[in-house]
Amino acid sequence: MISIPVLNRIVAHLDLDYFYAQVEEVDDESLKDTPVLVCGVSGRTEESGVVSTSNYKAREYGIKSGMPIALAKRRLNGIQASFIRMDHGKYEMYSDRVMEVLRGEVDVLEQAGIDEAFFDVTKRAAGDYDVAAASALQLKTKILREEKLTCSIGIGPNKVVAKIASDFKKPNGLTVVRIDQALAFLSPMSIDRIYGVGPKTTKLLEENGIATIHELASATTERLEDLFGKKLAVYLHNASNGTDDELVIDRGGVSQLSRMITLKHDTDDSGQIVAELLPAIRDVHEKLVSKSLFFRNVSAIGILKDLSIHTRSKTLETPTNDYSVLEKEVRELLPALLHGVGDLRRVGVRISDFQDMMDQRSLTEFTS
Ligand code: DCP
Ligand code: CA
Ligand code: CA
Repeated sequence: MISIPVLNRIVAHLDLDYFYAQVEEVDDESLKDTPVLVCGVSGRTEESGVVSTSNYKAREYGIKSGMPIALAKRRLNGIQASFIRMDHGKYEMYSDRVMEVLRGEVDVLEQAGIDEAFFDVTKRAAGDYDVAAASALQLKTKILREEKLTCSIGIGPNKVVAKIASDFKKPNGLTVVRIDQALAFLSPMSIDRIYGVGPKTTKLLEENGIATIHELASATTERLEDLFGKKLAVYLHNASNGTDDELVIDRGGVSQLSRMITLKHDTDDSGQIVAELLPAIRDVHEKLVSKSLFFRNVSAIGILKDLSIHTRSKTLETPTNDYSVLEKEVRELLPALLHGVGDLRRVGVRISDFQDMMDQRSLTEFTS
């Protein structure tokens, strides 16, 4: 029998502050100190769409992610503010570079979204929270120096605590929750702060009189099992008691998956293009599933005879690993891509902005 020594783990979670909007500030320093809103324009007019995120100045006026652009404009009526169209490729470039910096500094890195990652620092800090905190500060300084971006870091005995801790003091925060403080730290928080607990789980728990993490920790596992099945019940029990034991897993830093094909004949017929592209879409989807990832961003890519590259992309409301969603989005992106560009020679599909939500609790959140 292999015996695994029980170590007191130290886990960190890093989350970049107001990410898309901060990148825009780095690109254009004149934006700083005024409200900056990054917008995902979805329809025909500039106003039909939602705010992806905004800087903290904008948040002072009640601007929130997901808010309709028209409403945000009303809130900022008469105030000098910048509404910037989302440039997903640019944010991914910054994300990749920050992850690269992190990768060089930590033992095991698990990217958990475009602007966040977990890392295990148990060994590096030799189990000492003060050492972990000091190296987190160094990391913050390095990311600020190299990419001009601020972030917030949470340190705790596990992923659930670290994730909540990184969000505790924002922006530019560092929050350390030692193992003996974990329960008191978690208890008063609302259940939806737990990593992986989304609107559906929250609703069901609230309907059962459970709104705080303390109330969740007090619920019997039998009761949770009746509501959610064994796997999620065990997770919720551990998470709320500060004893979550999910490992930090390095998935090899995949930030995008793509496949290009060469069309049999150059064409601008989107039906024909989709028919030839289907195996590539399936291929990309298979890779996604094999890596236990969910994507939020999908692009259709076209290359013309003159080798010019054209892309159209879309960011989904929630991450998914559903094949039919992927195929439907590509089918919808192609006509927009083809509009006014002429015959394509090569065509491809690309997915990115991965979230690692591979287990059952997330599946219940995002696919049902
Ligand atoms: N995002 C989005 N739509 C949402 C929420 C987020 O497009 N409804 C995008 C824009 C964000 C990025 O994802 O910049 C990261 O999301 P976070 O939840 O980490 O939020 P921010 O980084 O913007 O702000 P914070 O400082 O609170 O982390
Ligand atoms: Ca963030
Ligand atoms: Ca985030």
